Amino acid sequence: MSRNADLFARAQQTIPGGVNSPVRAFRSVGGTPRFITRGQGAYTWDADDKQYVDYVGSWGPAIVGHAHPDVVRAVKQAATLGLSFGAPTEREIEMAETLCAMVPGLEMVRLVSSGTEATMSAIRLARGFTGRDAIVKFEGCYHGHADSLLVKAGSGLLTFGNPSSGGVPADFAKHTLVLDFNEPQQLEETFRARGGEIACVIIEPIAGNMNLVRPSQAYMKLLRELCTRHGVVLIFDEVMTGFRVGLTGAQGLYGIQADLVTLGKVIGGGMPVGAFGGRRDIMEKVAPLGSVYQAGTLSGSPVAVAAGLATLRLISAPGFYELLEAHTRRLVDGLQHAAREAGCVFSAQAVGGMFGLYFSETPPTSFAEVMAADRERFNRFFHAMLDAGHYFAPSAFEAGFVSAAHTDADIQATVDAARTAFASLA
Ligand code: HOZ
Repeated sequence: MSRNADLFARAQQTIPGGVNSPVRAFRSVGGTPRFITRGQGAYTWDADDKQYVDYVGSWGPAIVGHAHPDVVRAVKQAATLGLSFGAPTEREIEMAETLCAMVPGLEMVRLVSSGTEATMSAIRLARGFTGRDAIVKFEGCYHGHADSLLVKAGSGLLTFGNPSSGGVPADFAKHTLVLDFNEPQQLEETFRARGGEIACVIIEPIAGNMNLVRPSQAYMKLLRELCTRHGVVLIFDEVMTGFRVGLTGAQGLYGIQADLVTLGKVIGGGMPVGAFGGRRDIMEKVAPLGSVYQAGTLSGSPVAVAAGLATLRLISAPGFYELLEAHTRRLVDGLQHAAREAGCVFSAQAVGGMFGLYFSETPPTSFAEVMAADRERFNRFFHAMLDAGHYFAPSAFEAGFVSAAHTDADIQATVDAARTAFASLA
């Protein structure tokens, strides 16, 4: 038996499903999860010491590669001064100032410890600000695991075919209106009928938890206009896309400003950090300035903030995104070319350092199209690539991630392996 298999058997005795986050269990693709022992640059190694070119990147944070020396140094330096104080530190101000300078429309920001905390708090804030209860989300979008957001959600819930979680009281869920992603007519009808009851709309401006799906520019513009017209707080959940699809996130790509933005992943550089922020008049409702309560013992953790600041410095270097984008594009172009040669129905797309792989003729633009893709083929592709040492997300419903540490040679090796994998599927 392999050490991965040993560890998995052992883990299942004391951890539900043997994992601390469901998608990691490999249930939809089958087989044994790889227990990772270390990461360096673009690579990870598992418990059997097998090396992978990693396209999960901790689900987004590892944008400069694993264990980047600058990030590790910042963490070590911060840790020697104390791990946590439950009191303010100067570095938190530096982080807030950095985020406000970089993220469009961010006038004030509050640091939390995860993306889930960020979205949960942003929704409470929108409700407190507007005095309304209803919220709008979109089928297939995932915003962490707060109760009111686990309705027709993406990521692990979609992976396991159960898009709404048990344990969420119907009384909570009834305040969540779920609409079709990228469907303008339904959006207009909903606002016409109930615009005055809606506190906020929360959206992944580029969905990354039902694979990668891009809504149209016209749809995003309409969403912004409707929210403004009806006094609805527009929340862009940029936990995944923030600093990932470009230095100014999805807001920058669309040229559209949200009222609140949630962040996580990259801003923690691999440590647990989240943030929510935006318009000053809204953020001033957060305690202790206002009545909307939000707190956390580890919020603004000095070590996590140090890792985040070091990462933000690295990605601000001139040419960083040009290179990241070029590598991601090379990957998706190479994969599409290899699939075509093998006669395999496949498409792919990249946005910044994020990508989607689809076993369908063209990239999906709706939840229904995501669901229509060939999942069984994805699973076979996933395993062929894993065996060859290329680690993609173990679910057809997750986006992939490239880091600045991926080289042309890494990407070429992945494309070469994919050529063989596609041939075995055709
Ligand atoms: N829901 C996360 C990706 N969209 C997975 C997190 C994890 O398993 O680490």
